[in-house]
Amino acid sequence: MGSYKELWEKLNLDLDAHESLLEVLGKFYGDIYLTQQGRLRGIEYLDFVISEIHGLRIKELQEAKNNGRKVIGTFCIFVPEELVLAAQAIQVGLCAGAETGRELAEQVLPRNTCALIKSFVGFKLSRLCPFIESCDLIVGETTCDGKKKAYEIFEQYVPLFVMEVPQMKRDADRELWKSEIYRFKSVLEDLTGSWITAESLAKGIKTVNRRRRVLQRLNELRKAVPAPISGRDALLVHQISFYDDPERFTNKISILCDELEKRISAKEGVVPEGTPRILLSGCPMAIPNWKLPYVIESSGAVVVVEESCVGTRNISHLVEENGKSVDDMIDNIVDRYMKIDCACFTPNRERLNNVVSLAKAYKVDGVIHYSLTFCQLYETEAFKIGRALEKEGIPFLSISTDYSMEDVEQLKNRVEAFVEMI
Ligand code: BJ8
Repeated sequence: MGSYKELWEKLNLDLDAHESLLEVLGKFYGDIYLTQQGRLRGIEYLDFVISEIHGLRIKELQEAKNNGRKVIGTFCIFVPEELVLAAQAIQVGLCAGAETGRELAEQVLPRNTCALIKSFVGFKLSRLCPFIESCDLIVGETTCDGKKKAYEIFEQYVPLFVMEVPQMKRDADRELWKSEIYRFKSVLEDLTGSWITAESLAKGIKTVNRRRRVLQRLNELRKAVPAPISGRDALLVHQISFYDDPERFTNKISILCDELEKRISAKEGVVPEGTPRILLSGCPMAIPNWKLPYVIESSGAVVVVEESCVGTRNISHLVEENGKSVDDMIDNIVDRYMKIDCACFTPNRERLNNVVSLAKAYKVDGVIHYSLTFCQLYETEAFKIGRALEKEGIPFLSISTDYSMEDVEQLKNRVEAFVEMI
């Protein structure tokens, strides 16, 4: 990575610890990603983005800030980026996918908190994330108790705004969510000094929809047999979508999809035909949480789709583009976000149906359900997902893990046994 020392110093990062973090990350990426065979040429873009993970994009954010734009950080796909863009701000999904800072996080949070929450608190307390330090506002949500209560602590360290996400999908819940979106709109307008107009909101909706469409296209192409791209690389595309510039990202991934189409027409795959195909379902996998996909793909299988917020849950639905006024458009945004089938909802029949239909559409040989340990929502819902798949005769394995590497061998044994059985 180029020299960004001055930039990191300005952001008050712990420079020594940060350097070690980048070293570890570089090695981890090299082992998990660069050892793969048959990668597409377009993947070079992803390698470049990762090699500059705390460099170029941070520099871009700082330049945008110098030009008066604000940066908004998020941890959940419920935060409507359409509004953020309409207020001339930039949204970045904050990663929260590494164990870094866990000890510090455990000084303020219970140990039995999921790794994702510990990660974002740990990154802040250990001064290791230039994205968090670049944010003018971080948006939290009340999706699960762990996050909800952690935000009460987190707000002592960062400028925070929390949106209330309903837990059911009745008319009254839709109204609640709509009022939260209007509240978010006012907060954004106050922060940025930019009025959200019909024109700016229509543009924001189009930009985010375009990015969703290119990711939908990528996922459609992954239905091909043999699998034309590894699960690891496809996951990386989804992960990078959360923080790269949306227009640039959409263009780059569109080129990658063109390349994939050629590979599919030539009947080429990244793995031989007959390689067991896996649907990975469950909690979001934020950068650099590549452990399970790596374990699966080094056990003789290939991940062909992720039923996750870093995957289909984030892209399945578009915002209707027929709104004329700001109010119409907000109604369309409300409708789109209320379709998200996060396990925070009860009942959550949609998710069971979605997992079964994805399993069929991607012709998978088995489903691996992944929950972060202590995530009550997904750990509990795994039971019903298993039942729904069992009824359809689709093999299912449920795994609960965190970001540590201690259980890799044990996971490998379980996954290998599963892959052999399917
Ligand atoms: S829409 S999945 S991104 S809430 S893993 S912190 S749920 S205890 S991340 Fe999520 Fe939004 Fe839902 Fe998606 Fe809590 Fe579970 Fe931890 Fe979680």
